[in-house]
Amino acid sequence: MLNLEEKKATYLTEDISNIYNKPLLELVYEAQTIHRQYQPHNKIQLCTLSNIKSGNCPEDCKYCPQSSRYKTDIEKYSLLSKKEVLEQANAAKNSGATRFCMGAAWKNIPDNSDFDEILDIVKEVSKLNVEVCCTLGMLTEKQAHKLKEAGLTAYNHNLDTSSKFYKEIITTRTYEDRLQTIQYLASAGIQLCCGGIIGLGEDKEDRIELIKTLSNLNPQPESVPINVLVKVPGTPLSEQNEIDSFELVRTIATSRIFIPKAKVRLSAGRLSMNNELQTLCFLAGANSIFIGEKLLTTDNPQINKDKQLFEKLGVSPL
Ligand code: SAM
Ligand code: DTB
Ligand code: SF4
Repeated sequence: MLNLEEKKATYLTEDISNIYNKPLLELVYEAQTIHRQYQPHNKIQLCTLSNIKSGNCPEDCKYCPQSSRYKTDIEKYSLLSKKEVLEQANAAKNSGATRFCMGAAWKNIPDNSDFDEILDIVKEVSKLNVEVCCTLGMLTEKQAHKLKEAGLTAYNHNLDTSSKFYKEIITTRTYEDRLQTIQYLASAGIQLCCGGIIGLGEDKEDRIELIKTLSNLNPQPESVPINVLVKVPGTPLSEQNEIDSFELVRTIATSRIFIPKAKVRLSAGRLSMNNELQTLCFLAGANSIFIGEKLLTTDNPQINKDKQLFEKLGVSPL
């Protein structure tokens, strides 16, 4: 069993892979043991997503339906009004979400009136007494500080996969660009939500490298979303092979063990998972989901189905 008191300053690939490759039942047992030390029992945080600016993104992320490079059937619109976003935030709160996450299909946050509007929206949403998270692409150090002042709780900026495999998936920005934004967020004191996607065609070593990089971030992320690729027609990855479900469980369990204080979020891809697989993910340390019928542009399970699952399992929203 990994003794966290002996937690190293820097994890090596070997540290992560020794855990990732354990017999599955032992791995899940260790992850659940750590989970019980660091996280509330039987509680799952509910989060809701709002796509506040949709489509026409200049980046070429091969998985993403919002890239302007691919012909996908999505709604495209410019920044929503404060009124619309607040309506959505109130509805999210009423359905039990304690975190409201706003996403924009931008390469980076523009330095114009849209950013002023975002600051205003963040201020208002934070008054609702929910955690406020944004994912708006790259940003400058100054923008990070302004978001912090406006009351932003956390910023989502995923590393997606290993630095080696990243180049196969995105060519319009680098892994170092991502790490730079993460650095600005840390210096502004904004909590980091940073995770990845599995099922992109990466191999196990890439998943291990991703977990290593996430574990070695200083400070570690407070939130680690683990997405399973949603295969959207029109994107280059629409015909990708399904990932083995147990690789998802291993990814979650290993993240839980090495990043014990974080919420590990079972994010995109739940629609293609049955109740039993989601339950195994919770047992392996996932303790948050997105609720609501849509993620950003793709479908998510119906709220009633999630409620039924929670009742069956005896877990309650955090
Ligand atoms: N444009 C910003 C950015 O890339 O940071 C924010 C929005 S972007 C859609 C947020 C995250 O959604 C991506 O980093 C990626 O991990 C995830 N994502 C996008 N499309 C996905 C898909 N088809 N399946 C699973 N996850 C996806
Ligand atoms: C994250 O890691 N997953 C969420 C959230 N952060 C922004 C987004 C998932 C998007 C899935 C594809 C879509 O709906 O467009
Ligand atoms: Fe743009 Fe983000 Fe989609 Fe990449 S993941 S295409 S940056 S919206």
